[in-house]
Amino acid sequence: MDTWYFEKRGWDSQSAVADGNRFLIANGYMGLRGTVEEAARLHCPAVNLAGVYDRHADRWREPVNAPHPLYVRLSLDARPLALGETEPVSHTQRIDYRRGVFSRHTDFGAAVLESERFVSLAQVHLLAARLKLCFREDGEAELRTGISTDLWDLNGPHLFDFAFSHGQTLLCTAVTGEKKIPLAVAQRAVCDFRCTERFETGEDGVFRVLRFAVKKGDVCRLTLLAAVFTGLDTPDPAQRAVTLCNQASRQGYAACLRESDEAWERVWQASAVEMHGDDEAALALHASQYYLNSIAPRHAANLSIPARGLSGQTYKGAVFWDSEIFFFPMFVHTQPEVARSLLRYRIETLPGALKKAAEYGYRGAFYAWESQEGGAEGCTDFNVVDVFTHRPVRTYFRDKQIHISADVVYALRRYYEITGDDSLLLAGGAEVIAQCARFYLSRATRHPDRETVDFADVIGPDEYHERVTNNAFTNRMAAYCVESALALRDIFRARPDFIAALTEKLDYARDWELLADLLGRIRKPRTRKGVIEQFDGYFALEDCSLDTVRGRLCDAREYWGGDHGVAGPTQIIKQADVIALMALFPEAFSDAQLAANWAYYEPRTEHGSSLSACMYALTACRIGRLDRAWELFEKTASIDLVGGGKQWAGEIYIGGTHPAANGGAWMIAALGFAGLRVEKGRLTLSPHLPKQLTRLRFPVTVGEERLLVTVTHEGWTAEKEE
Ligand code: IFM
Repeated sequence: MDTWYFEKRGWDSQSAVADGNRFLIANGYMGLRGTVEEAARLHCPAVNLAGVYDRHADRWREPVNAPHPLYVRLSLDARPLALGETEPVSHTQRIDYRRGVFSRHTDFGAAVLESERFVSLAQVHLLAARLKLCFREDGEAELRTGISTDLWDLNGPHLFDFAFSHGQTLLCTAVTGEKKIPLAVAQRAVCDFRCTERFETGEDGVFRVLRFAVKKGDVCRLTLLAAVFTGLDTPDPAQRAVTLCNQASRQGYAACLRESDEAWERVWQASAVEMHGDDEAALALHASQYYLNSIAPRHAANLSIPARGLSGQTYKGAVFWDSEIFFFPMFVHTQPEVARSLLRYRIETLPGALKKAAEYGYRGAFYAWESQEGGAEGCTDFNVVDVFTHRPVRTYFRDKQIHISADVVYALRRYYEITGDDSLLLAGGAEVIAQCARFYLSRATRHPDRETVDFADVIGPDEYHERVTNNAFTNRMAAYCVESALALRDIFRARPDFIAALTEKLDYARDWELLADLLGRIRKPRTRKGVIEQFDGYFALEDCSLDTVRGRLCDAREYWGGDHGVAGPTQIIKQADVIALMALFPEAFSDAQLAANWAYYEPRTEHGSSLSACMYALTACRIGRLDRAWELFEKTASIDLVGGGKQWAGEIYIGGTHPAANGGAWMIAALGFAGLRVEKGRLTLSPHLPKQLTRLRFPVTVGEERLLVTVTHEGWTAEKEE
């Protein structure tokens, strides 16, 4: 079995939206959803752009979808040969994960349409497609191809002032509504058959209509080359888009694809995990790695990755803790330059975090829960819509999920510990750590009659229980952040000038003392028989089963959390919380503690978020529960292949790809099954290989070297790659 591609046979309109995610092709700059060329808006086609945001009226701010330049619709004698309008004899869609290439084969009876397309990993503004039409009947064929502006938006429209031009190259320009960011899309078509050509422009875009007489047995080919630029890339997006289109057409489709293939090959040399023993699992892992690798911002030095990647506008295209806790590990161990970009995004958005803290009356840096450009908070006060009343529900993710600042610090410090490279700390990272620690200093609640301080009124990773006190995860992360700030003086003991400058710049002299005092006082979690209480009062909540809580739902789309949600009064949690803490600090807990907490919390966890299963799997590896680790790995790694995960939170659409689970799959394989740990350029492995596997092999970047790790049931090796 080839574990590098996925194929789906058959067509049904119902699964076109899920297929848009499954067959996504992307390159960090843009994501082209895996819908067919002729897809109508109903099937959610989109070219989702990274880092370009817009707000329409008072609706949610979200990333912009560009006009779709690979639109093609075929008809024969005025009969549409188009999915959604015509029932095909057969239809197959395929994605080649190794090359990031989408292809389809549709037999309409009268003609067979085959296509292949890619977004270039080598030239990130370039998209290209190649179509082959085999006719089985004589007739008058028509191909309508061009740049479609019939855009799918969750909270749009976002593009205005459309202007079109046509000739050898089609051009569509527009500006975003809020910030007036110009955007341009160009498309060039090359065909190998004689035809008449006319142009159409209208509300739905700019098109060329090719008409040609065909005979049974004729084969016709069409190549499309397209480019997308915005005003964030260049002062003249239109000119750049046209120039790139023309240059790509001179270069030719095959050469452009070869260049992209080579770029993908470099990515896989750095990161591909070979899993032997279970081909389905190996495929799921390759798929996961592809979905995450395809959205890495390799073209930029300071971008992060949205929680649903480039698969659409879900979660407002915002950056969550997913970046630091779930995406960062694969990148720091395989492609540290991408990890650096994620961290630089946080360093550069520190002003946004300082502003947010000040707005709430705190000092220091409180990062956005849903971070958009410049660190702007995208999370609204009403993030869920009630399915019964259709009214917005007040949620507190934005205000209370304060662990976000410590999550940023966690990745910054782990980057330093893993690579031994202090350049990011010197270039603003230390300031981020100091400002985040200062935030916890001002956020902590002191009681005149107690030694310890609390973090009251917070939300932990389990978002179903809102406004709790002393969430164990939050307290430990806050302590880690404070400890990291204090550790800076140690890390830079040979650079007293640097610490002195930082102290002066931030007016931090008194804060060093206050932090040292705070560290010893942060409330440690309560425990019962070795089980950490998730937050004060958690053990007193109703202890019932997941099925009982599920049985109380009146509507499948009902939101479980918040004031009136079914989970609130119970111990049922949405996702790993105490176990997430244990997965991040495994060395801080004994195997007995890990086992006791795992056994307690796992049956009480809904795994209602795609971030959950991998945390449980990592801990399961540590305690030798390899049976469960394997099941959780399969669940995590296959999520985007099977089209899993929740699609709705209340009435809000939350579908898309699941990069956190994709990163989680790599984490389970490398950090869990292989037991990989790299500290200051020293690699150790303590494997926990499940019985389903015979061998794991993967590259790891350690300092300047790339090592190829092989793990079997007999032992492991780590060899330097030539
Ligand atoms: O960051 C997560 C959060 O933990 C759970 N809801 C979805 C978010 C984005 O993935």
